Amino acid sequence: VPPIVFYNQRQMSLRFEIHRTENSMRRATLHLPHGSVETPVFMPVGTAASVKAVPQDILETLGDDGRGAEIILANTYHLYLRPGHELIRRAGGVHKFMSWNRPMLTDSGGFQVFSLAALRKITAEGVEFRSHLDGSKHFFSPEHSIDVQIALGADIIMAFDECTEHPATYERTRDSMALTHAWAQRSLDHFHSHCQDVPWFNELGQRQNLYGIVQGGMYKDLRTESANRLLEMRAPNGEGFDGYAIGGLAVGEPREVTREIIAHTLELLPKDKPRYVMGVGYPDEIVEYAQMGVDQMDCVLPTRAARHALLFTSEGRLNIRGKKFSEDHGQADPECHCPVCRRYSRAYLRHLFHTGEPLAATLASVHNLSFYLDTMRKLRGERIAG
Ligand code: PRF
Ligand code: ZN
Repeated sequence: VPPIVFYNQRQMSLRFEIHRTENSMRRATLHLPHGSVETPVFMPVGTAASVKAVPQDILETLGDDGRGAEIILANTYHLYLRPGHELIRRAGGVHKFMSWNRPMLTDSGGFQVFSLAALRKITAEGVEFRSHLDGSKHFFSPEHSIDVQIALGADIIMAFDECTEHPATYERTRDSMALTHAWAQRSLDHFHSHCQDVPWFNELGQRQNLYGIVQGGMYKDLRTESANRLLEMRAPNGEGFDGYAIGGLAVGEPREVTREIIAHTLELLPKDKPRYVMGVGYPDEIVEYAQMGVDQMDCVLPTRAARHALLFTSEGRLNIRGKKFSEDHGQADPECHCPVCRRYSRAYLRHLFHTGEPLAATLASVHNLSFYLDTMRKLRGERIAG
């Protein structure tokens, strides 16, 4: 059976090659301007152009096959505030700025503004907010978010949306979703009238890719409406979104609800395009969602938990600060082949956390990210190379 291949356009800035579908899980390769990504994939979060505590050269070798992270995420909101998107544009884009030559995705700021910034004032035009850093006043509109994301130059960029808080009434969720739809159309229009402005992509005859974000909270009929609206959206040149994300989840709702909304929404999204669930989750959750047909996921959990001494292992979650590890000279996870487990003991990791050594965060993050990447690799049925 030949693979099902989706090309977004003549230039093939995004090619989604589905090798096979196992039950609902799709084993595919997502070809992007900076390289290819085996999916289902977990994308480590590098908020301010850094996956906290982990150098880029280590990111490139993570996991027990040594292939490393194939794609990472960065945030528009943070990079706009510091060091500023114009500075990054002058540096040649976020890839050059941080010396990461593999695929990247930027989130639009439409979630960080709502979760981090203070004194937000939302109008149809956009959102006025104060920086969480120094209280300075800023304004984000869909057009501005796309401009910033064009300056950053990631392979995949996101429409500007509003992530509805939880819980939210039906009326509140419906109005928030209507705003997200208007902003999605403006994101799409603005992107297609400016996507030729990125020198690196242009030289290759390519462009960035734009994903739309389905909202609609915990209401299935609103999710249906949101997916349908995004699917029919077109820029004046006839182009639609290159992929679709499911936003507004993992905001405090019970896990069964998350699962139900994902299952419901996946049914409505095209089978031949990548589908991305934003901001999930624990290891067993990302496995479950991948098995349901989700192709991309991201979460701060493996790195944030690592900085709090929480390790994900084949034996479950481990707080490595525990007294019982003080003379445990075994490896953090007996089944893990990551550089940390191969070299350091639980007792040593505990010691680093107790003394507040910065190395603690690095080693714990390297292991947790390796564990996440290995979990996905095993799910994809790949073998360890060499
Ligand atoms: N929208 C955007 N980014 C996000 C989300 C969203 O709804 C979520 C939902 N938890 C995480 N990151 N733009
Ligand atoms: Zn390990």
